[in-house]
Amino acid sequence: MADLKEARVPDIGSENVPVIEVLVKPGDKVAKEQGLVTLESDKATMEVPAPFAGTVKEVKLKVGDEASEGTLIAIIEVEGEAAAPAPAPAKAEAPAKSAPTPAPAAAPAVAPAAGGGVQEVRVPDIGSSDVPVIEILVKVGDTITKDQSLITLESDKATMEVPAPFAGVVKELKVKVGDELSEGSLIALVEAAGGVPAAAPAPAPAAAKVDVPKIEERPAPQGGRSVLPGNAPEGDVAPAVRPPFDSKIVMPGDAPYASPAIRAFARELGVDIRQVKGGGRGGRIMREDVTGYVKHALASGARPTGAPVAAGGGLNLLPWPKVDFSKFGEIEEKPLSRIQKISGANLARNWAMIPHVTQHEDADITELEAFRKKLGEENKDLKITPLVFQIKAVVAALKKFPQFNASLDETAEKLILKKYFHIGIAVDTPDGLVVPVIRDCDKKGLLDLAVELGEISKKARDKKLGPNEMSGGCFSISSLGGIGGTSFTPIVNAPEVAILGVSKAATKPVWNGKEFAPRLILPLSLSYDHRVIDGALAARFASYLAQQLGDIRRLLL
Ligand code: CAO
Repeated sequence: MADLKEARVPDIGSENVPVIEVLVKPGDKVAKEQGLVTLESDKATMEVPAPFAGTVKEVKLKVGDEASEGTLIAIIEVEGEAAAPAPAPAKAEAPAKSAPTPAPAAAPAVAPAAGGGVQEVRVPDIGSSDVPVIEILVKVGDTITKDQSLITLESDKATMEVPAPFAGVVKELKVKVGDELSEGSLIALVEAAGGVPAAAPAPAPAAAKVDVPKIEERPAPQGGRSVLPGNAPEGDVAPAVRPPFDSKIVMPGDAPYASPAIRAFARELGVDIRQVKGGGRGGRIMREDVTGYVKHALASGARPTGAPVAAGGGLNLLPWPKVDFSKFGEIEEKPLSRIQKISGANLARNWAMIPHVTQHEDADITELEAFRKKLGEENKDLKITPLVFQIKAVVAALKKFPQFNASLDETAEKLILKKYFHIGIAVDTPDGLVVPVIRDCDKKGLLDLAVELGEISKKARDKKLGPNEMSGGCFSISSLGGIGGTSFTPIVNAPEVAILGVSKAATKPVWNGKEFAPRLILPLSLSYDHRVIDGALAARFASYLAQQLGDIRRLLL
């Protein structure tokens, strides 16, 4: 025999909590305790489980509706014996039988540790066991305030944060992401600020209410916060005491604003949810945001976070060959330097993600070279190389073609044009390639630039560059002119959109209309991001650059 029963929202302690997900549809067979809808207040998310197994006949809520205690969620057809009258109706107007008794205090979350004012902070009664830690919100040395969240736990039904029961300084963290915690698990040792805090009992529930079956009522954990039980306990009859759900289960400022179901979904797809931009109300991350993120990452060829490089990541490449080279002869292993590892990872990403094209051009620098030599004779203490002229010429070209002084934002949908002219210079050091940045090159003369170039090259080789000196670049120059070569393909230094490679100038016969004359020719190789710059623009930029270098009087214009 089948019977239609109403599934209603139990006492959730808040009114008018928005429905952010409806997890079932008519026709679905649901198991007892299977989530029906997800509710999310501005501070916490919770799934409301089915109070009985059956077939969903009608769903009465939709996303965006607001639910309070007693709101009808769905009509469920209950088969067989379960269709027998329920011991307690699944609605708020349940008979007010057993008057709720005051809650016992939660297990104290504070216990003195071995020494002085250092206290143990433990997990209070969270209603479930072995709940995984998904975030650690503090680190050793942090000064924390009372009620500041320490860790986030996430069961399959709810996300909750465990707040600090008192203010102090974190001395030791005893948990890590992935650990499974239960009531009493040690979270941290905290040196209490201003004396040893008393282990105050948890406050009793704010209001005694009759609850629907399956939601156990339980005391609030230490700190006055309460949690929705992760899994409703078995047994349909006697409601125990449970405080109202307290939406003050805080989310940290930078924690992703997403329901447990969405977090689980993101984890399933290997998506770092912190990278996903929420498109829902108040920036909430929705299912479509996660799928959109994955689609974008696949389209742009990005390696999903955490995917091993060897697996080829999102690019679906063959794994890196694994070869025992010692089988073929003598070998020696040499670990890559830190700089090589960092620059290697950046170069690989830039090469894989940026559609590169390289435009080659020759600049006649015969006159520039004569002037440079003269300048060198007048400034014997200063090394004035062709590079400073190239910096000036690049600034002139960036002014004329602002598209080159730009970056794509991280969505690759917007171009950010810069009004400043900071030029990165690739410097070869014994530990690998670094790219210090010379700022405001438009405001500096050739001699100033020569001084600064000398300084940053030295600093780079002495490993004395700070992160500030390697950030904020608009465009980079990689000069191999002091070494040799006739052309090469520099890799764009993302998020810049172009880079100039300079090879060694050589004297070549150039037809001047009457005869071949010896001219000093500088080979230029301009690599650019073809998503931002098209070929014609790149050819114009390169030829303008060559013009500037060919007639340095233009640089004064
Ligand atoms: N053509 C001909 N000669 C050139 C030249 C060019 N394009 N550029 C520089 N020279 C000359 C200089 O005038 C200098 O001559 P003198 O010794 O007679 O004075 C000599 O080559 C050496 O120059 P330099 O390399 O010391 O100085 P620079 O200003 O040209 O470059 C720096 C400075 C730091 C960019 C350079 O030393 C460097 O590290 N280059 C390597 C960059 C690099 O590795 N790029 C590759 C990136 S991708 O892996």
